Amino acid sequence: MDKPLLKALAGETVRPAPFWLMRQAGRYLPEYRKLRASAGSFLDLCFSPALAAEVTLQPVRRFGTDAAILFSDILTVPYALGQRVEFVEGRGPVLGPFDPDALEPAGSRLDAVYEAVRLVRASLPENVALIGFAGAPWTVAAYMVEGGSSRDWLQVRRMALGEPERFAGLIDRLTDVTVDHLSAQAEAGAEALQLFDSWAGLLPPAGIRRWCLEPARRIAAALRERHPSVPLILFPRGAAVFAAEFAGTADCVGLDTAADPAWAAGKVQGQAAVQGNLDPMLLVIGGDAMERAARDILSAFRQGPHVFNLGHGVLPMTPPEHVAALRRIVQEAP
Ligand code: 1CP
Repeated sequence: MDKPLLKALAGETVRPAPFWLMRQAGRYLPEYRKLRASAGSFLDLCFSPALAAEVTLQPVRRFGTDAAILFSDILTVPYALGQRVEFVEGRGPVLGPFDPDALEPAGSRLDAVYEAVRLVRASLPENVALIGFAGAPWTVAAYMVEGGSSRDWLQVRRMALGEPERFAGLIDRLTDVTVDHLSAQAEAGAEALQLFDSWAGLLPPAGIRRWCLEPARRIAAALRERHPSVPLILFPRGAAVFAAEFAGTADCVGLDTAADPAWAAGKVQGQAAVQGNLDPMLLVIGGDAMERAARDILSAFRQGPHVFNLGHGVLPMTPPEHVAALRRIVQEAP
């Protein structure tokens, strides 16, 4: 196990810090836009193993990242459960109506995703680790209930806080499906797994514990049983004050943009590896501002296991040259 990412996730202090970026494949890369234009719909791209594998490898080739993250989407899961899912240009995801009590079994609908994992694994450079992922139950439920993205997420918040018994049925179902989906990626060759809880920060503290932390614990326990050697990264965005609690249940906690590295180095890094957390806007801006902020993060986390990343995904207007510059800064940091 010589891959720098896997060493850091196992708790080793690895320098230079392993480097990858959330949403490192995608719209800011010309080679992605070119392939995307010829692939048909976004879901067609996700479910074409050879194309999904190619897009996964694009940022690895261009920047020499320490990890590849499988090119896919968290909304393949509602699709597999029988809900209509479309990605509309300029509008984002649009999901059809659904009945939480009448979801279909996923069956073999996600097999193309696992085939993409196998293809990537077979052509990955020696020191690069492959990360599989899924959306956390709360975040996936949010898109399912709202029928897409939302400014205020009123319907899912009302259901979670106002009809907890009914909502628990949906979260339990998504928890089981998420375990199966992550396990299948591990079986196909994913060497680490990340759970994206992008909307954890919408909930009050008791809601975060019940709808984010509890399902994360169940997912982590089931995966430890099925795949004890595959580490798990939790990313509860907007819930960094709970990072220490999440750290008790995973190998690594992804910190969002607002988390203070000095605080996290003291309260989180002693229990689990930390990942993060440069503001994606600084990657758009580049130059000295980016360099100073990246160095501050590296120096705050230098005493323990740290995976360098952003505090959220790469923004579409990011100049690729800034990613290359950031990669050098992390590689050459003292
Ligand atoms: O046409 C296009 O190219 C669509 C843009 C796009 C891309 C490139 C979407 C639509 N999804 C993706 C890929 C993707 N999504 C990846 C793999 C690429 C990589 O990381 O390199 C991953 C890990 C995701 C995960 C994802 N999808 C999340 C969790 C992470 C996060 O950003 O918070 C979420 C919330 C989604 C939903 C989603 N997918 C796409 C859109 C536009 C959205 C909605 C975002 C929103 O509600 O604001």
